[in-house]
Amino acid sequence: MAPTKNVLLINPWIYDFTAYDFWMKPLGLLTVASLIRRHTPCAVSFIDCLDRFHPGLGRAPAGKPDGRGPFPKEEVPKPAVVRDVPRRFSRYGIPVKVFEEDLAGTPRPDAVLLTSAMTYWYPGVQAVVDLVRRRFGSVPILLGGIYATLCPDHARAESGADLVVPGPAGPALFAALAAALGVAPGPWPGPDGPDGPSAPAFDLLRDRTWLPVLTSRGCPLHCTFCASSLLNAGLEQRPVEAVLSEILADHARFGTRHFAFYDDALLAGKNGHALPLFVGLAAAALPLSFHTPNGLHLREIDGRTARLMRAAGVRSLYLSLESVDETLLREKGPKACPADLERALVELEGAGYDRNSVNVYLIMGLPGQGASGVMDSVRFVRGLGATPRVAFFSPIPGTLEWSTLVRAGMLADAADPLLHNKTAFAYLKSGVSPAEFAAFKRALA
Ligand code: B12
Repeated sequence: MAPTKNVLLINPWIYDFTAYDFWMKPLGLLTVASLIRRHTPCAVSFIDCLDRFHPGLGRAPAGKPDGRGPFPKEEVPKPAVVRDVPRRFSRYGIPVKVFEEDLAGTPRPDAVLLTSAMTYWYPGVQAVVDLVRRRFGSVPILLGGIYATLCPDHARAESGADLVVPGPAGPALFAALAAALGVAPGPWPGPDGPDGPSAPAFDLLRDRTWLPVLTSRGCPLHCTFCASSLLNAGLEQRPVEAVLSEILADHARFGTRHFAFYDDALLAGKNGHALPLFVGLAAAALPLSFHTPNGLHLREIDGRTARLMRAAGVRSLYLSLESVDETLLREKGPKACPADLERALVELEGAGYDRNSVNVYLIMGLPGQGASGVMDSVRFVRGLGATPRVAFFSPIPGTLEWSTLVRAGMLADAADPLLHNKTAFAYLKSGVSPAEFAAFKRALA
């Protein structure tokens, strides 16, 4: 089908107190790009506001060989609602001028599609909408992704997009595109299910040192603070062969050697899923490294799993413990307990991993949790020889934790999504004072 219309996809800037490219790529938007290419009569172009490798930056990007690295940033005024957070607020990504030049060099679009990976990054969407409007007038702008899915009412009222399309890419996207473009897209190729329906359009990325891999969607656990079940009702796993051939094809086509799993529950049902994938990767005997930034379920790590992960090339391990406070764990998400970490570390060490290279996620900033409880968890992890990684709690509408906060009067149900920001919530609502934070940071260092 010869392209008849142009669709411009844009990954907006991050507006935040802190941001680091910790294996971040707009996988959802690139999946949508691929669907459009294959199943509609449209050509796509792409602008990535988070492109650390953009030539317009005028300097070589800093970073690690595995692809992680700092974003360029520019300080911007703090929005009023987070004014009392004692941290600087910045726009992370390419300079506005570079973005405007990219817009000017893009074929005039018939529709613009935006994503947003975090609810509280909506100012990035607004900024992009504003600049797109200045350049292209009333071109239809469609917004999807995690912000659109978790906060559709806010997105409709505040993002500036003409149409908000919540949920996974599916028939609604096709219908919306058809309406926006005045074309008839081909029939919807099927649910955006475990098989694809198509590989993400990674060719649109400038840098492919590393690429994301999604082997499954959803999670069988229901932690009170997690939005996984709001984004995907149940666990859907792609066939192992499809994942394996995608990885091997990306390596062959782009020379990519690093891959980051984006799954919520990579090891769930591992005997029919992750383990055969690891076996296949080990058999391929390629110089590939795998990373697990989203945290692995500790209880699934037995001796065989540890050995197969090692053989497959899983290099950086991030494990989810959250806390050593067993009462908190029971209440918030019974996915692991301290004994699980002790056992998993023995198995990982047996498989050849260094303990201090194993990262353990701990949560901080849950209301009532306080800083001292987190320090106990940090000491416990350090005592076992592993590396604690403290992640701040982000309250997400629709989760159990959110309802508790609303019932307790700590957040309004329609609170500005900027208050979902992990740093903002930690400073403004978690009950930990700035002095305690400073002391905690010193202790952590
Ligand atoms: C991978 C991941 C990360 C990666 C980075 C991902 C990225 N690209 O930025 C890392 C590990 C860095 C990360 C970090 C964090 N994350 Co995270 N992350 C995820 C995860 C697991 C997957 C996201 C993903 O890419 N999914 C796969 C793609 C294919 O799905 P998708 O983007 O939704 O796209 C689909 C649809 O939305 C739609 N779509 C997408 N775009 C568009 C556009 C249009 C126009 C249309 C029509 C459709 C459409 O189609 C796509 C295909 O179906 C999600 C959980 C989840 N299940 O989604 C959490 C999640 C987004 N993260 C979350 C959180 C809390 C965090 C942290 C704050 C954790 C912490 N406490 O530190 C940090 C913040 C990072 C920071 N810099 O501050 C929360 C969201 C919080 C919020 N308020 O929005 C989530 C939902 C997890 C949760 N626990 O509930 N994360």
